[in-house]
Amino acid sequence: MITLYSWTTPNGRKVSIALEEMGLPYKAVEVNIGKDEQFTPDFLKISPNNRIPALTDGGTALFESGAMLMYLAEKSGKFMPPYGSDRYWQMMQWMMWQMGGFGPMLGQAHHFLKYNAGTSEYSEARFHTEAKRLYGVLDRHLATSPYIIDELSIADFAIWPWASRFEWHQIDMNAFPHVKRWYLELAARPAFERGYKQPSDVGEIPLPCVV
Ligand SMILES: N[C@@H](CCC(=O)N[C@@H](CS)C(=O)NCC(=O)O)C(=O)O
Repeated sequence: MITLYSWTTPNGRKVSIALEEMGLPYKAVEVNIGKDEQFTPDFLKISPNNRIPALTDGGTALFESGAMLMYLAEKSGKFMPPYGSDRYWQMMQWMMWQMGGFGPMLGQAHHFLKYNAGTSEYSEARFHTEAKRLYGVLDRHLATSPYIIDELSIADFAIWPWASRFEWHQIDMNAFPHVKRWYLELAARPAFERGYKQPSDVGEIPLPCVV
């Protein structure tokens, strides 16, 4: 049985959405990062970087959501093209884009725009500008592709949960119509809704206003 250690954040939801879409049985355990539970000695044995998500599966223990998505895709045989194929590398470059850009930069935008508004005008502008740039990159890509690659893959599971925080990074999704089309299509999938509500249900998936 897979155990997912997670909290109600984009990085955690990447993995619960993947588990739901893959149909793999799992148990979700709450690690409340608001109460510093990520620093407990037992959790640090699995996740030495003191961050969620983490998972165990028999004798395997993993931290870093990207590694976990690849592990689960291998295990299920789903949502990842064959290793070494052109489509595999197309998918992987977007996985890396998320891990190195879309996640960390939007996380910084939340830090300055939502949690510390008014403390640094420069930082707010810098990360808001970067958020808009990244949405532009994604929008241009999705203008010619139904998903991150030609079919649903772990790259969608990696990117979508960050887009679900569009309000926090002050993005009007109506300005990015291809992102909006992709976001809404995935939000309507029952497995996305189930995964979004792990490890606990804190409300419905945010939807951009209709114009
Ligand atoms: N690169 C990591 C990032 C994980 C991460 O930043 N997790 C946040 C929640 S979304 C966390 O656990 N923060 C707690 C802390 O910083 O102490 C991944 O993709 O798994």
